[in-house]
Amino acid sequence: MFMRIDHIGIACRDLEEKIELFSRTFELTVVAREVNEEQGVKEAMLHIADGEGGGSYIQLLEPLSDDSPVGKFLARRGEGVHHVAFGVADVAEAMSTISEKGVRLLDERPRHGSMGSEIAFLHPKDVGGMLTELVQAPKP
Ligand code: CMX
Ligand code: CO
Repeated sequence: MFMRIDHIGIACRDLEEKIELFSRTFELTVVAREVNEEQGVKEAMLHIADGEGGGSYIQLLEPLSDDSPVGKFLARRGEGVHHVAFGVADVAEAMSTISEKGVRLLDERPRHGSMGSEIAFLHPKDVGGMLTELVQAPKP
């Protein structure tokens, strides 16, 4: 079902500072910057590699408010890995296949993600404590 890891999401207090750190340390390039009001984040995607089905990235996330998912995470756990996102061919199909296994979906339907993708989240408590995102890349 999973083609690849699409991205790792990192919770940051200061997006600009972490863009500088990640691009300098790993020699990565920012390929997109977006504000996603629905997800409550200001974000940047740093490109790692291209593969079959799409690229892989580091997603740096700064919360738009303290009561957003990333804002709450920062208050509870501090900066660091927030979620892992798997690339799938069809997000709606992956959602139904996975929910049939008893894993709770956090989204009833796919939502808009980075760079024109369609995304959905799985409950971290049902995935060994890992907040999991499913990503369907836009058709080329
Ligand atoms: N990873 C692992 N566990 C997490 C977590 C995370 N990122 N965020 C919360 N949890 C855990 C908490 O530690 C808590 O566990 P305990 O009860 O054992 O302490 C439990 O989940 C519930 O936490 P909560 O604070 O009551 O719940 P929240 O209101 O913070 O909601 C979650 C948690 C996962 C449902 C919410 O963050 C969510 O809906 N996330 C999906 C959307 C999202 O994260 N968007 C931002 C990224 C956007 C993008 O990638 O494009
Ligand atoms: Co993400």
